[in-house]
Amino acid sequence: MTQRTNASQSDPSASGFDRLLILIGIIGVLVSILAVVVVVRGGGTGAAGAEGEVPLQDAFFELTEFAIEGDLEVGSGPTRFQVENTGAVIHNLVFDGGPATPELASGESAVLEFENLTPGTYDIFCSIAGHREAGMEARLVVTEGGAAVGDGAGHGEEEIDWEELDRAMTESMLAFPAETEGKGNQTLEPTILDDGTKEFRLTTAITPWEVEPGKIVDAWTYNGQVPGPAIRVDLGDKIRVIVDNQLPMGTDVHWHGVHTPNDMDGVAPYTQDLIKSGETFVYEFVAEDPAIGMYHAHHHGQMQIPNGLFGVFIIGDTPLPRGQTISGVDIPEDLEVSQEIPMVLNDAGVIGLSLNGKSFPATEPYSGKVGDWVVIHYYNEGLQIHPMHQHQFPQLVFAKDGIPLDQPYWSDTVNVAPGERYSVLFQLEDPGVWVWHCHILTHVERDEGMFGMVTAWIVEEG
Ligand SMILES: [Cu+2]
Repeated sequence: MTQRTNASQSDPSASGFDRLLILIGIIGVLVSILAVVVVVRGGGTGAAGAEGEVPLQDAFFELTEFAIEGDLEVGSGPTRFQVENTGAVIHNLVFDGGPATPELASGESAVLEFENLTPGTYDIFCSIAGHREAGMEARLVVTEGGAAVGDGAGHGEEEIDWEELDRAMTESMLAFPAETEGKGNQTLEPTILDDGTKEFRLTTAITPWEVEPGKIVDAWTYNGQVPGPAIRVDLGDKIRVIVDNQLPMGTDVHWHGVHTPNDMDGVAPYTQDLIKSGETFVYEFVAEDPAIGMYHAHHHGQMQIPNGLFGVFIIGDTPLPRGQTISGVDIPEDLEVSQEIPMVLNDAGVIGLSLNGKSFPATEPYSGKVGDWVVIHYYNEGLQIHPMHQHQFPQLVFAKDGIPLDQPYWSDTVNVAPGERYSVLFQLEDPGVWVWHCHILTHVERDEGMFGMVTAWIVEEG
């Protein structure tokens, strides 16, 4: 902890970035060190000699999915922020209107050094697309003189309450399954027109959505749901989808993984005009090929999709590998599927880390009996990869992006990258509660306990 009351420090009227010296060092996980020195000077005089007597203050920021934590109240004067990415994916730390660290991979750290940090408040955030919206923003308060901060050595200064960590995890897990308002993926029933066309109506709007108990966000929704309503049609069906845009901005709808005429591909302004706020647009095409598809906004997809504008679009049936023997396991010829579950992954926007629009403990629990065969279609509408791990029951991957595999394979962890779909088949073999979750551990657990991309199977004796 460093205290200073030196009257010679800052001119409070000056910008916090005046006479700013930034030293950025990237420290790799290994011993190899890449050091970058960046000197940034603002409009001040640059006369820093008077501060020479003020001891340097060390502070610490930690970047995770999706939060910025650490010393959010510091004193003014010469300050060195150590910024460490303890998360699983790339992050950075940006002072709004000021300096930034480079992009830091998991485990890397950087130092931002201010020659003279002036009192005030500073917005800090991660500028990787979607991360600020997902929660990676904070306000740094710089007080006159000294403030209690760490010793710069990382977490070492704080007393860790291990019992509290135990309690928080147990309590969070016992809260599952939790009731919340709203359910996504509800099957959308069509109106059948005279010529047999199946007509669907989608209304886009910003509507409240309870992601986890008590956490209600302004989601961007189709028909008020996250994911949007599930659309299932048969091969050869004529499809008509009327989109009524009640968002404050334009949108369009892309049919991801679905074969359509070019002018139905939903990429304004290339293939159609933007559907402006208050306007409607009609998509019409024939369901020519089987699909495990998705529909989602394409216009400002980086914002509209993570915030909730996504849904599943299934054409026909994807053939199962009935009667095949795969890695010594016989798949019955007469296999009957007891449940077919769309599992849409997201990790950003106002929805954040979620399964079918909900974060644990609000994620839907699944139940079945020993012997049941289950089909899951994973869809990744997020910005990151998610290795989906099923305890106890290996998953037979039989289709990728809706295309049946000539050689299906067993996998207990199925890696699903953004835009991908994997279809898996498995059998509930043993009774009990079996968790099913993304295996990027920071997508499922934090100091406050379990959250995000976790659910469970509750299997009873057959
Ligand atoms: Cu994940």
